This record gives sequence, C-alpha cells and structure tokens, in this order.
Amino acid sequence: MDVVLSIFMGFINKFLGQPALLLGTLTFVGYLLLGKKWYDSLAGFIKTYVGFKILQVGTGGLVGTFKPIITSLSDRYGITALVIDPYFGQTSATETLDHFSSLQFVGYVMLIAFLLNIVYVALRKFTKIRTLFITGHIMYQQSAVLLWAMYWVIQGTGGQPASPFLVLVIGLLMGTYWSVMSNLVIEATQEVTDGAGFTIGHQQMFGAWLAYKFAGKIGNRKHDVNHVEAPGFLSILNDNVVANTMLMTLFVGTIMVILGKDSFNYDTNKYFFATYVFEQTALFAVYIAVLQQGVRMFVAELTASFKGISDKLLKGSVPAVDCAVTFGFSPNAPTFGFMFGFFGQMIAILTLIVLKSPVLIIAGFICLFFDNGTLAVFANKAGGRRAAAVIPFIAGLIQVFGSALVLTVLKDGPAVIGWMGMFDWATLWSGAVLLTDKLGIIVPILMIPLLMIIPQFQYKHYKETYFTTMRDTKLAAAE
Ligand code: ASC
Repeated sequence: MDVVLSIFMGFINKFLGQPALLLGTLTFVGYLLLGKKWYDSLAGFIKTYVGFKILQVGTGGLVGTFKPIITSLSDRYGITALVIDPYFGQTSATETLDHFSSLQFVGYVMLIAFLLNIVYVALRKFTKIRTLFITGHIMYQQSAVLLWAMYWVIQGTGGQPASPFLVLVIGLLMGTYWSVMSNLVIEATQEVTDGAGFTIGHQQMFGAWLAYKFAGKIGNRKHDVNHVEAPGFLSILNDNVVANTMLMTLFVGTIMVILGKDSFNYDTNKYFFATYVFEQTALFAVYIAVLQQGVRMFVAELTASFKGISDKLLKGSVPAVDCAVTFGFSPNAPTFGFMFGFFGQMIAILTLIVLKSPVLIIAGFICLFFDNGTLAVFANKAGGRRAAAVIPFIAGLIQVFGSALVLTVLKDGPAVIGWMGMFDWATLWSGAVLLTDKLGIIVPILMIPLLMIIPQFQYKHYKETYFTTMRDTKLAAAE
C-alpha cells in the first residue's frame, strides 16, 4: 500500500506539480480528445513544455535585472519602485508562487476557470452568459496574478503551498470574471466594431464598458478622433521593443543615475556608466521579448486544444478576443489614449513622490498603450475626441493609484517587481485583494454570486436582442 501511495505522491509532486509538465499534459490530452494523431499530440506537448521553459528564462531575467535596483533603492531611501506592466505582474506572480512550490496551480486555476466558462455558456438560458474567453496569454497571466495576490494575502506568510480550496475558489472566481465581464461589453463592442461579432477578453473589460457608458456625457461622438492628424514621431511607439526600451531608460535609468555608479557592480573596463545603464534598461525589452516568445509558443498549443474542446461542446458562443483587435476599427484612438494616459500616469507618479509614498510606481508600456488605447477606442465611439482624451487621462491616474494601493500589501513577497496595472486590475481586483487582506477568503467566495447578478440585469435591459444580436450579424455576413 505504501509503495502505491509513494508512486502516486511522486506522480502528483514530480509530474502534476511541475507546471511545464502539467500544461504540456493538458495540451496532449486535449489534442487526443480532439482526435489528433498521437505524434501531433506529442508535438503539442513538446511545444507547450519548451514554450513554458522559454517563458521562465524571460521571467528569471526580468527579476534578475530589476531586483538589485529595487533593493538598493529601498535600502538607501526606503522606497520600493515597482512597474505597472502585465509582464512585471505576471513575473511577480509566477516567481513568488514558484518560491512557495505553487506555480503548477496556475494551470489548475486556468483549467477550472475555462471549464466554468463553458458551463455558464452551456446554461446560458439561466446564467445569461454568451461569451467564451479565448485570449490564452491573458488567461494564463490573470490566473497567475490573481492566484498570487489572493494566496499572498490569505496564506502567504504561512509559507505553505496554496491550499486546494484556495485554488478551487480562485479558479471559479476567475472563470466568473471572464464570463461576466466579456459578456458585459458585448453591446459596446458591437457598436465599436460595427457588428463584427466578437467581444473583448482582456484586462479592461469593465473599464471599456464604463468608458462607453460615460463618454457620451463628456463629449460629442460626431467629433471623431480618427479625423485628427497625430504627430509623426508617435509612430515609433507602435513598436514594442522601442517603446519598452525608451520608457525603461527614462524611468529605471533615472533611478540608476540617482543611485550612482558606486551602487552597481559592473566591469569598468567594458562600460562607461551610461552605456551600462542603457544595457540594463534595454535588457527589459530583451527579457520581455523572450518571455512573450515563450508565452506565444505554449499558449498557441494550449488554446488550440482548449478551443477544440469548446468548439465541440459549444456552438454559437461569442468569442472574447484580444483588445488590440478593436484598434483596427479606430486607428487614431490608441495613440490618443497613450498620450493622455501618459499625462495622467505622470501626474499620479509625481503625486506619489511628493507625498513620499513608500511605493513608487514606474509606468509600463503595455498598460499605457493597450489599456488606455482600448479605453480611448470605446470612449471615442460614444463621446468623440474629448472623451478619448479625458477618459484615458483619468484612467492613467487610477492605474497608478490603484496599483500603488494593492502593492502596499503585496510588495514584501519574495520576488515582487510589479503589478498588472491595467484598468480592471487597478480597480476591481485591487479592491478585491485589499478587502480580502482584511476579511479573508470570504471575499473571493462572495464575489462569485455577486458578479453573476450582473448578466441578469443586462438581460433585462437588452431583452429583445440579447440572444440574437450576434446571431443576426453572423447570419447577415453569411448571406
Ligand atoms: C496584455 C498582454 C499583452 C498585451 C496584448 C495586447 O495585457 O499581456 O501581451 O496586453 O494582449 O494586444
């Protein structure tokens, strides 16, 4: 009996407890269930495994580059500087969870959440959920960040791995958020895309809904932002690598210069201090590129196997996709959102400095561009260029303050370099984590039924077209 138990425990710990093996196995089994050949399934396993390992090279590099800078800043001035970028949030999550032997649970959270989303759609008559969340890299990122944050405020200081109950609750809550919020922005997304038949599945679904709702009170939809000429130099920001390097050189470079060259151990035969600083800050763009390469690789496989399963189970559901898809429908709005969001974030960061906040926020490119860009697209549709400026500006303030608040309870974890910063994560999730820190696991548990009330109201409001809007556009396209 003992032998059986120890083989079983070995399997749990050394196989299902290893994130790359676990995710690879999920892909493998998913492909087999879809009727793929064993060798194609094996290829899926390998790409998931290798993709995950590449991701870990990227996250390890980010922490390794940034952690010494944060440490010397906090040793010297008692300030913690943290980046509000989804990949810095994700890295904090995976490295902290790994430290507590809990990284594999991210895969379980993601799977539970995805299955719950399928169940909600299957029972749409009752749940009023029409949308299936399929943005794989976001699903992984959010599962990791939510599990990390809730684990840290509920169990963290105990140092034990995440409990199965916590993993279950977070999985159910994650799936409920994906379902409810992607469903909430369907109508607005239909307006923005002229009925393209999808919704957004990203980090600012609640934010986009709010932006659309309030934009009309701020400006006039006839003054469309797409009729304004944007200055040419902004176009270089469309490149991730360029924008990341510039922002990091500006922010982290400044911090390194303030700390001075004696704070760093570098080869003076090889570098001037300035070229050393530039190399370190450019390394962020390098590691983010590596990390994204890895995520793309494993998520492509995992999503293909998930999607196959959901296609078989759920015909006619509405896909929730990356926010960037909406940019094509409003090409000037993202740049507008970036600029005004940048002003908002700068004012908020200066405020933190003036108030001597213990957490100093560093702006991140993805949050500035994709989050505020999306808010600008939705705001512009309902309120024109004035709304597309005012709403991202306010969002910029909120992104910084909301993230700084939640980081006050998370920053002492072993590998924390940032938070996600995107709108829903600086509002809804920042608040949820802070409340959970005070009241415990009852908060995430109660959030599940509370969120599920939202689609009931939405159904009342759009009763006539609720289940037909999408089908009509699909039928119209087919005719
Ligand atoms: C994110 C994230 C990205 C971008 C991308 C925008 O939150 O992790 O890689 O936004 O999805 O298209």
